[in-house]
Amino acid sequence: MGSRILEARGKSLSLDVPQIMGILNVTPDSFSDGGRYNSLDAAVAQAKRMVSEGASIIDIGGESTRPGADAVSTEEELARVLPVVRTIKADGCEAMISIDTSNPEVMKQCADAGAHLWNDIRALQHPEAITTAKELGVAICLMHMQGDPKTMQIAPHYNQEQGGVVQDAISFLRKRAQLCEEAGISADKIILDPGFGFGKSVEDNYDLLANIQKLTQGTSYHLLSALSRKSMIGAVTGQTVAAERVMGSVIGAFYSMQHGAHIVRVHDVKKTYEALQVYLAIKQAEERTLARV
Ligand code: 9MG
Repeated sequence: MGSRILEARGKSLSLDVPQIMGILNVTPDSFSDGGRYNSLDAAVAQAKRMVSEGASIIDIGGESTRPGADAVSTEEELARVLPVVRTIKADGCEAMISIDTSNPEVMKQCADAGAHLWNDIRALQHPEAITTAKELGVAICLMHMQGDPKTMQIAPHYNQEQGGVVQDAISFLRKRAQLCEEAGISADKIILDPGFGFGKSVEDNYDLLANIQKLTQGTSYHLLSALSRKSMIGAVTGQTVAAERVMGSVIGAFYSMQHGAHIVRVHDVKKTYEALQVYLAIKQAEERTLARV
C-alpha cells in the first residue's frame, strides 16, 4: 500500500485514500449577487470553505456544461476563472487547483497562475489540447460524453450488441488516454471519468455506475466519479431541486469509492467528507478482520 500518487506542476496528492474534489462554478448564474467583484469574493470564500471541509482539489469552471448550455468566448471564460485562481493562490490555497475547461488558452493562463489539473468534459479533443497539456505538465481528467452539451440529452443511444454505454465509455476513454500517452503524458497523470449525465439516459448512468471499476481495470489510470446533484439522482428519488439531492449524491459518492473511485467530484463537501470517514473506518475494520484470520 501507499503508492498511488497524482503529481502535477510540483503538487502531489496521495490517492491511496479517496480524495474530494469540490465544485466551484463561476458562471453568472452561480452567485446571484450580480457584479464581478462580489462574485469573486463569494467564489473565493466558497473555495476556502470547501478546503476547510475536506476538499483537497478545487475544480473551477467558467463554462456552463448543463444540457442545452451555450459556448462561451475565451475572454469571458478567462474573466470568470482567472481572478479566482489568482486570488486563491495569493491566499496560499493548499488544495490542488483544477480547471474545468475545454479551451487550451484558458488552461494555459490558469496553469501560469498556479493551476495543476485540466478537467475536460471533451477529453482534450481540441486540436491543440493534448500538446498543450503535455507542455504545461498538468494532470488531466478525460471524460466520456456522447454528443455535445447543447444537444446531448435529446436522444442518447448506445448499441447494446456492442456492449452498450459501458463498453462505449471504456473504448472511448482508453483511446483518448492512449493518444495522451503517445504524446508523452504519463499514465499516472491521467484520470478517467464516465461522464454521468453527458449524453446518457437514467438507465445508462446507473449501468455506468454499477460498472465504474471497469473503466480503469487493468490500467494505472486514476478514476473519478462525478454524479453530485445530477438528474440521475433526482430521477430515482423524485427530488426535483438539485440542491436537495445531497443524500443521493453522498450515497453515489460512497458507492463510487467502494468500487474504485480515487476522486469524487462534489458540491456538498462536508457531507461527502463525513461519508468518506465512515468508508475509511469500514476499510480499516476489514483489514483488522483479515489480519485476525
Ligand atoms: C464540469 N463537469 C460537470 N460534470 C462533470 C463530470 O461528470 N465530470 C467531470 N470531470 N467534469 C464535470
